[in-house]
Amino acid sequence: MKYSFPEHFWWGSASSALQTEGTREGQTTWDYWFDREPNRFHNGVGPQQTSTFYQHWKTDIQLLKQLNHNSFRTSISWARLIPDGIGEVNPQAVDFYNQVIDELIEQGITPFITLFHFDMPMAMQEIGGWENRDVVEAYARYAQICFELFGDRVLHWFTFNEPIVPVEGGYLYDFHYPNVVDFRRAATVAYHTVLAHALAVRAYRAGHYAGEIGIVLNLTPSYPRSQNPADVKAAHIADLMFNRSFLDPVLRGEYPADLVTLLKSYDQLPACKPEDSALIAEGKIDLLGVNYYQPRRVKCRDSAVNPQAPFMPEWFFDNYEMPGRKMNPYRGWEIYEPGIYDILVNLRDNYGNTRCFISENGMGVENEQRFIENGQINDQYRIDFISGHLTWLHKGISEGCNCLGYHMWTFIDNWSWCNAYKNRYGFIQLDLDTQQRTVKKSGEWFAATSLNNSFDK
Ligand code: BGP
Repeated sequence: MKYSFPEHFWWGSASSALQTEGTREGQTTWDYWFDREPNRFHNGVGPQQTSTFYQHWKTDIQLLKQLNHNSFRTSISWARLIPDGIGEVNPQAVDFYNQVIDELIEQGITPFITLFHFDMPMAMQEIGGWENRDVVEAYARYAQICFELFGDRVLHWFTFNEPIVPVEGGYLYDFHYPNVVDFRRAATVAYHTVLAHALAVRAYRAGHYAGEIGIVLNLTPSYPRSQNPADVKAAHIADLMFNRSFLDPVLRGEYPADLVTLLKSYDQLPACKPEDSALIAEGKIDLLGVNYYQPRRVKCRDSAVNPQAPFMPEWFFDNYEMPGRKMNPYRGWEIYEPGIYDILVNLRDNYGNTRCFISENGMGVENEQRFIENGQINDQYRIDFISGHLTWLHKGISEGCNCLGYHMWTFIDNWSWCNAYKNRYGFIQLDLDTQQRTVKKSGEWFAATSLNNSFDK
């Protein structure tokens, strides 16, 4: 069967500054953490060992073109642009981002730009990071500077990439710096991130720029083990905590009442100011990026909560391993293609069919060298992964969902946070030692799909 996509569908991929650029002046939390605890990073490989986009941006953009991208998302590094977070703008950074943006446009590739992709300037973390409202103000200033510098040419802005991840990693589950485990502080970080988002949206609207502004959220549909009311309730609470804690403020301009009631009953609400709610209402977006990797399956808890243990989302559910689930064993994530359709239908039916696109989807695989045939990685599993998801995305569109594009994670194999180079995601293989780039079979498949605006399956 032939799957065709609407005219002007966005085909491309996503990456981020910290994971690709290398060579940076301003220090981020990642640089600081790596210096102190290199053992936390796979094989002791840190955030300076990247795919060297800072040097190779021009030839990399040629590769994007070769892959028939019509759009590409990356992020601006706050720490590169304003090394101490709040002071002087670094003119070399301005030159660099201007060159990248201009070259993308020159090559017919629409730039999508994220303002914050997990890379907090260390100077900002030193004063408390997102727990401090001064950092919220500093971010708003940074956002405004970016709009003024690049807003004449960048028409698709994203305030944050997956803002729940620094909350989970840094303040609940110990996989990002500052490795705090404290729900109330996590809730404060999440809340202040929403305020920072809303201030950036306000600044963008006030500047009357020609483009649009949105956010990228990782949505994990919450599936209950069964229809037993206890399981359904568990899935509902997981959905409130992990999806609707950001989805509702940015699309409806307010938090879900039952989330607020729940957190209040456990004394976990952040400190709010009276003027916050009007600001949050102003943060409604034009375009939602959806990152989808895996579903979340839950059941009601089997055991009582230990009252001495820190308050956690898991007080309300257990994770559920569905028998027969399909796994990506390298990343430990379930592969569930219909999830992409369920997300789109939810946005259609419950969020006014907001304009959206898939901003990340991908499959990280270990030791891809074993699949080399005639010098090229034959990653048929990745082609199956993409086409499987695109089939469900196509069904969503045919049923009226307002999905405008599909971006893969990622373009060239890149540095992946604590996993460094363990799992490779790229359309293009990176030889870390020589920095040589070689297109994988999936890259050729994607180039053809984008060119034809369709694929056969
Ligand atoms: C997303 C992030 C990306 C990327 C991707 C792959 O959550 O936005 O930055 O890293 O996940 O995940 P990982 O690198 O953890 O394997």
